[in-house]
Formats: sequence, C-alpha cells, structure tokens
Amino acid sequence: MSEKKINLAVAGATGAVGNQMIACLEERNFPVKSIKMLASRRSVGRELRFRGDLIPVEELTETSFKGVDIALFSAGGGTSQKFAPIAAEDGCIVVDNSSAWRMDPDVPLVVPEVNPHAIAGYTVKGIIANPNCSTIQMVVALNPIHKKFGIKRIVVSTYQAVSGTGKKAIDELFDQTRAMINFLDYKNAVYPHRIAFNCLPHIDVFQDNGYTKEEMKMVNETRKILEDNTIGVTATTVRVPVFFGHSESVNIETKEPITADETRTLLKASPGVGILDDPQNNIYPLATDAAGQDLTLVGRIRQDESIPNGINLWIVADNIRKGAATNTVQIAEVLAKEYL
Ligand code: NAP
Ligand code: 3JN
Repeated sequence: MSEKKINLAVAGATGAVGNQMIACLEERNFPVKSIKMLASRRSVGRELRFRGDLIPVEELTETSFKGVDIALFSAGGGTSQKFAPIAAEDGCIVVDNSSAWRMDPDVPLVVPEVNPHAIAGYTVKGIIANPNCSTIQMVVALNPIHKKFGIKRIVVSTYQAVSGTGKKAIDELFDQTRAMINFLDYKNAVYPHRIAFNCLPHIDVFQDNGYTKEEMKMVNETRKILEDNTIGVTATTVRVPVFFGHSESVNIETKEPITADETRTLLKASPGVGILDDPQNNIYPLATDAAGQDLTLVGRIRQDESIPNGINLWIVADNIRKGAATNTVQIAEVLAKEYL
C-alpha cells in the first residue's frame, strides 16, 4: 500500500481542537505535502507553527479547498454544514469534527479501532464524520465486548472536562477558580452557572424529550458506529471542573453471560485500550492519566450484582486528543494509506 503526500487544510486551526490536530499531525508524522491553516476573519494576521515553519492563518472561504486533498474541520457545525459540501465539490475529502453530518446515512461515522471499513463510504458525499468525544471513548471500550458477548443495554453518566467546550471555557474555569480562591467576584459567560467547584448536568441544548443534545448524540452515534440499532442506550452528561479528560461511568447488560475477568482479559488485548484496574493499590483511570496521551483507559471493571449479565466500567480518555483530534488524524491516515 502506498502513502501519498497530502495537500491538507485544517479548518478551525486556531481553536482548541484545531491546535491539537496540528500537534497530532506533527507527532504522528502525517505525510503532509502542503498545509493550509483556516479560521475566521478574526484570526487573519496570526501565524501557526507547523514543523518549524510559521504558516499564516487564512480566512475560510468558498475557494479555500481548491487543490486540497483532505480537510480536517473543527470550526463548528454551521461552518461544516456550509463548507463541507463546497470542499467536497472541489474534490477535497472532509473529515468533520462537528455533529453536522454524523447522522447522515450517506456519511460514515468512524472510530478507526471500531469500524474502519466504514471509511469506504466517503465516496458518496466526500465527507467522513468524527463522532462526539464521549461516544468515541465509550465505543473503543465497548466494541470488543459487543462483538463477543452482545450488548443489550448501556447506561452511561459522563464527567466531561471544560476543554470540550473550547478555548473560552478553559479560560472561564481558570478565571473563576482564581477569583474564588481570592474571595473575588466571578463571571460566568460560557456556562449558565458557575463551573468552578461545581457540576452541571447540562451539556449542549435541551431537547423535547428532556435529554440534552449531547446525551442524544451518545445514544444515536453509538448505535450507528456499532452498527446495531437494537442496543438500548441512556445517557446523562455532566460538565465537571476538570480541564482535560472526560470520565464515564458505564453500566452494560449483555446477551451472553460475562464476568469481570473475561472483560478485563478481552479489553487488555483490544486496540486503543489501556487497563488501569488494581483498586487495592488505588489504581484506576484518572483524567490526569488520560490527558496528553491517546489510549482509552478502563478500570473499576466489576460485575453488576443487580442483574444476571451486567458489568460496570470506568472509562477515561483525553477528549481533545482521542475524543477529537487524534481520531480525525487517524481517519486521515487511513485515507492517505488506503484510498488516495
Ligand atoms: P474553539 O476553541 O472555540 O475554536 C473554534 C475554531 O473555529 C476557531 O479556530 C475559530 O476561528 C473557528 N471558527 C469559528 N467560527 C468560524 C467561521 N465562521 N469561519 C471559520 N472558522 C471559524 O472550539 P473547539 O473546541 O476547537 O471546537 C470547534 C468545533 O469542533 C466545535 O464547534 C465542534 O463542532 C467540534 N468539536 C468536536 C468535538 C468532538 O466531540 N469530536 C469536541 C470538541 C469540539 P477563530 O479563532 O478565528 O475564531
Ligand atoms: O462538550 C463536550 O465535551 C464535547 C463538545 C462537542 C461539541 C461542542 C460544540 C459543538 C460538538 C460536538 O462535537 O458534538 C458540537 C457540535 O455539535 O458540532
């Protein structure tokens, strides 16, 4: 298999995810022929470093994608909705981080450890969707279990870092924390309530069914990626005062009998998963373990004693890396190796 050098564009290059995408491209030695850094008009005049060179930020416009092979998008859903088809029209393959295209039946929704075969479907619209960060880490851990034991139902509660909301939210947690420990007034602009020293059971907008949009993303995306609409999924997503790393408490019910030891052995051999599960020695995954690396960490694996075939897990990953940037770059790597 050949690996073509790619003319690349990063749309949303100045953002939290875009910055991490650039770092991942460097770290993983992605075969770049040329790279465009795209953002809003506000960022024109800025420069971003790539492999030692300073690249000027350009405004993302209708003509940005001419001559570009792959564009990595993380500039918000509205931007993706408008510009992904324009890029695809110019022959550029879009790997999109927003929710704009995830549930489109003609757009593959891909986690390379789980459903790399789905990438082939990019030819229909020229777009591949990257799932939501909370979905990605959950399916990396649950896919091997689903394949072997068949998952009937998933109950998940998340503990999501502020970096999932972007650079302004990172500043808000920092500023509020500093204000509070100095007995000063604080402001909240990004979240509807104070996030410092607090937990908000509210991520993205509320839907008519009482769930938030983030919760419904977890429900619908999980079924699409695992290619099984019979799985019952219910989610509660919570924002916590952590900078990087989403944690999840996950309870599953399987069709076949399953033990904690079988789950541990299976996950130890699964791609993209790291096991940290020695509670007697205080070893379990923490956001601080997950941040800055790409494994999905799993621990607290134990039998759910309230039902016949139940397992509880604690799943943690870096939401900006595996939850967004790394997964996007991994998809682009498969495209470069196997499709271009
Ligand atoms: P962020 O830190 O606020 O950055 C937003 C980026 O989008 C900036 O580069 C910004 O450029 C650019 N942008 C905003 N409006 C634009 C426009 N009209 N035209 C061109 N560029 C525009 O946000 P983030 O955390 O990086 O997230 C960005 C997006 O990625 C989110 O909206 C979401 O769709 C997606 N995301 C996905 C996941 C996931 O779960 N997979 C996680 C986080 C984010 P300026 O700097 O010039 O404003
Ligand atoms: O809040 C998080 O931890 C993840 C946030 C993801 C996000 C933020 C803004 C818009 C998304 C997403 O990827 O689902 C979107 C979006 O709907 O595009």
